[in-house]
Amino acid sequence: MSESSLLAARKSEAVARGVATRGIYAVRAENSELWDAEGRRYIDFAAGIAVNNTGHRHPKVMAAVAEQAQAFTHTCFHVAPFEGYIALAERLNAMTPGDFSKKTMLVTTGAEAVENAVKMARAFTGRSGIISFSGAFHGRTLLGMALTGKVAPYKKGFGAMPPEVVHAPFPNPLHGVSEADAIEQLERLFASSVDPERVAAIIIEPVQGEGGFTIAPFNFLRKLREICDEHGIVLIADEIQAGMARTGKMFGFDHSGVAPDLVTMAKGLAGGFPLAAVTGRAEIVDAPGPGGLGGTYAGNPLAVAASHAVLDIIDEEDLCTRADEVGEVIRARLTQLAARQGMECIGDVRGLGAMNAFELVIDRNTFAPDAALTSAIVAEAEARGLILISCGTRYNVIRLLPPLTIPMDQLQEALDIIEASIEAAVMKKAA
Ligand code: PLZ
Repeated sequence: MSESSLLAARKSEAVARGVATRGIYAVRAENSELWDAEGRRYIDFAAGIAVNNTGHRHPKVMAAVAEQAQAFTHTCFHVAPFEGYIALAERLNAMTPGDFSKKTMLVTTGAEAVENAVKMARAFTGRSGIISFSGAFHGRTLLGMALTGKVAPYKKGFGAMPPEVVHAPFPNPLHGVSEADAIEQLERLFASSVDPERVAAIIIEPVQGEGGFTIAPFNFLRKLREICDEHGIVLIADEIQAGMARTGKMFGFDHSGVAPDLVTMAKGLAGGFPLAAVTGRAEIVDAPGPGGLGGTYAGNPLAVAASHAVLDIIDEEDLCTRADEVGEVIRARLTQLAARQGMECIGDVRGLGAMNAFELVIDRNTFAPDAALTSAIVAEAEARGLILISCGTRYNVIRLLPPLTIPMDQLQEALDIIEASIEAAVMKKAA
């Protein structure tokens, strides 16, 4: 029996089955490569789901964490605060969109950042309603899954959802919802389901992640800003997957010029260490009283040190420009591939910066999803040494999330594997 199958057997005995996994058991990883328990080498196009934007084990991140570990690893910020947390808050206040006074709180996971952003919006407005979008993903906590716009597997069997969470359709012309439709539906919701005067916040991902790498039209974000201003609603940008240079700008919202009131960050924020943040208008962040926010591990010193290194790297290595370069290479190759005869299964190629995806369809007229082909391509790529992950409410999108630090030769190698994997999967389907 191989080491990986032994681990798989132990896993299924010992680990909750709800925690679904792939069969690649990691042993070691370096920048954009990962080695499994069999010693097999993979190019990592998942980057821990958009976490390792600066690659696995970036030397500067490792050095910062090692240095912090010599001083202290945990104090609990409520008990003994430390400079690194304060300095990181200062940096995030300055970096996030919007030319107004801002404040920050640090937490550990993306879901926690979302929960805290909503707490702030509720405390500030004195209202309780929240609007999120179909296809959204905002986490797996009770409120996070309520905000998430997809039932199976995220909400199935988990009982009553928290009240006053309403979903509006996310604009997606490919699937029949134009930008104008989405605005109209939102206005209709205000007439039929929820009084806008009761809505504390609207939360939106600038590019939906789990939902299928669907880009919110920049004009739609501007319109949301207007609607929020009109009704006194807090606009929350969930930048957990799209943020930290991934889309070619520090934040996805930067493309639209819209300043949200609150920004949630996690994933790429600390290069593989658990850290998340909420940054936004000082008066909103300060709405909850002393003791109203926090957590034992919130703002862990090792993760904070890692995050300072990550922000330095993004700047020093100009990873926003690099994200655009990587993205252009990916989109050029995929667009070329999609134009080839026999590749009609590629229904769409899209992306912003290095947040790219292609959608697999039965045919290009109906855009009917091909989920089986999608998983076949992921499996073919894995057999050829490339880690791909899928997404999409209809399970038919393959998202490409290489570290922004990936060497060009590895990027080309990965694109060759993608091409070969699609060809193989299409051929097997036809057979
Ligand atoms: N908001 C936009 O993408 C996490 C989920 C993996 P946590 N996405 C990966 C899985 O299957 O659970 C995510 C996100 C956006 C919030 C979250 C939640 O962040 O750190 O996983 O809690």
